[in-house]
Amino acid sequence: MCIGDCSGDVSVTIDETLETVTIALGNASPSDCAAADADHDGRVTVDEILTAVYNALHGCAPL
Ligand SMILES: [Ca+2]
Repeated sequence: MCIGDCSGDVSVTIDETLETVTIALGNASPSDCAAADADHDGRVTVDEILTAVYNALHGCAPL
């Protein structure tokens, strides 16, 4: 699974990174982007945002 890859195309775009941040701020539901919630605890935390940003910059590696 590629963290932050909302659309499932194995790349993380800026739009998807923003979606991840929006969920973390509580302004969107985690179900809007299941890939943002790496540990499936129903919350998007700072480490998950950082992972999504890293994936956006460096490409997505399988975990
Ligand atoms: Ca989480």
